[in-house]
Amino acid sequence: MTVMTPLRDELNAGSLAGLPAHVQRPGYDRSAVKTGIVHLGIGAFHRAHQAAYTDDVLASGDLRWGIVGASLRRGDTRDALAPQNGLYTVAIRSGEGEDLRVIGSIGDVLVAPEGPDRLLAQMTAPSVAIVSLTVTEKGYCHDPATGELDEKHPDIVHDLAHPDQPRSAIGFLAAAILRRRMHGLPPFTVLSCDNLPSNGRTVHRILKRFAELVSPDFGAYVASEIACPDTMVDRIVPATTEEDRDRIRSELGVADAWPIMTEPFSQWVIEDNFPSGRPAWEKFGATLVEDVAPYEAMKLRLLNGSHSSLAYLGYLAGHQTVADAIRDPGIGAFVPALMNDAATTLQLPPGADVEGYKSSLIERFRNTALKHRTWQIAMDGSQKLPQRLLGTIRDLLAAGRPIDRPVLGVAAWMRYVAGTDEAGNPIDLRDPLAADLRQLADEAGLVADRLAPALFSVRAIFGTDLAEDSRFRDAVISALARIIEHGASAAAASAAAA
Ligand code: CS2
Repeated sequence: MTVMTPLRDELNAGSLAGLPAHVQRPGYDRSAVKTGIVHLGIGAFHRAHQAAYTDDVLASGDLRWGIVGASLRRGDTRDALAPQNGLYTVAIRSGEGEDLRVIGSIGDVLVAPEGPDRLLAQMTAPSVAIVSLTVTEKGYCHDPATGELDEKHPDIVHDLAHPDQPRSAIGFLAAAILRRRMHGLPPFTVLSCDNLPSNGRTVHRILKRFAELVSPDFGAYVASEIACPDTMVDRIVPATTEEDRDRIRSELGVADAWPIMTEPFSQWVIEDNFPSGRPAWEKFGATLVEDVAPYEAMKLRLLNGSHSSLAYLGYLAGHQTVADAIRDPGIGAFVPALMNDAATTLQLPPGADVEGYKSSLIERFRNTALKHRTWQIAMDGSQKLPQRLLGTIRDLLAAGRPIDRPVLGVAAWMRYVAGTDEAGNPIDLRDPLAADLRQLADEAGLVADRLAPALFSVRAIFGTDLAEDSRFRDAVISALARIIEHGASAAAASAAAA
């Protein structure tokens, strides 16, 4: 028997006014909001971050910047949000408790594979000035080691052959840019909000190459007319659990199919390059700058480099969450030491307090209210290692400094790829290169001087320089041998003390 949930039992436009008083909610007239932004990859991170800043802009009375979201793969976000009129809760969690805020900046959610034309029509709407993206590292269809378009990527091959039925974010951007140009509309700004180095420059380079493959003239148009500002985005957003859904339901008094869990901290640094206009995000905490690079390197190398190391070391040692992993004595001693080494490679942003930044990261990792799974962060290592750890290693090598600590993170990833944790439990490896990695690891076995060289051969991760550098190779092999022999926690403790 199917029981229809009565309307008043879910979060939606009708139930908004009846929410408990402590729940913050959109006070503006949502029916008057225009669509100024199309967002590709409407996952939890976007909903906790850019959508929240944009909700503040709308609440200030500038109603030009409503968001239409798109999922490029699955329909689950649309299925959750459509019955809720796009509304959802952001739960801001810390040791002090939980603050709830309902966000209203997202209108429609489209599912690209169900109707590429609808999404292209939306991206071609005259009111749209920005197309933003959180499609994760692998969504750029590029070679992570070089940052260039992967011209052999199946989605890219498909999108070049079928330009009106794209699958990839790059294909959608290109098709929509072409259509706007044909209709004489000003181009939109492409705003990458993914954890890639120089994310704006990277998406510009990839998009330009794709456009060149369509025609030299289109390549030249993208090169000169499409602005792709760099951004640094930061907010920790663990995946929502059933327990979270139940708790939010009882706090709201109505069900929210997909509430978002996050931390109090939020940071957004944006290169101020929006020829077609932008929301005044700076009034609500974003920092608009000329050069994002130093902010981004500091965040990728200190936060994300530590995060990935915590994820692999922690997972192997049996820790489910970051908060547990950072409390492991070996790993807990290792992470600040790793940050110290990584910090020596940075050109700091103006006025940066790097000591304060490092200790605030440790505090954030220790937030037990978050339940951020090490397994979640461990995903897609092939796409993450280059900018999180390998860039640091290259710079340390060039400066003649020790590389053992960031190398331990790389070795832990190799041990993780081998497929079982230290208790012998199988690991559910998620990575676009999973099949190749698994095969290489299986052939090599859990033997450091076989496993590490097998994985060095993956040029999309290590490039040729590191793969052939004996200082790097030797350091990884001995770190991996220590992890295999003594365990991740003990290996971390000795790397911290070295
Ligand atoms: C994490 C990031 O999943 C991961 O790889 O390292 O998502 C991290 O939580 C964010 O970059 C924080 O801003």
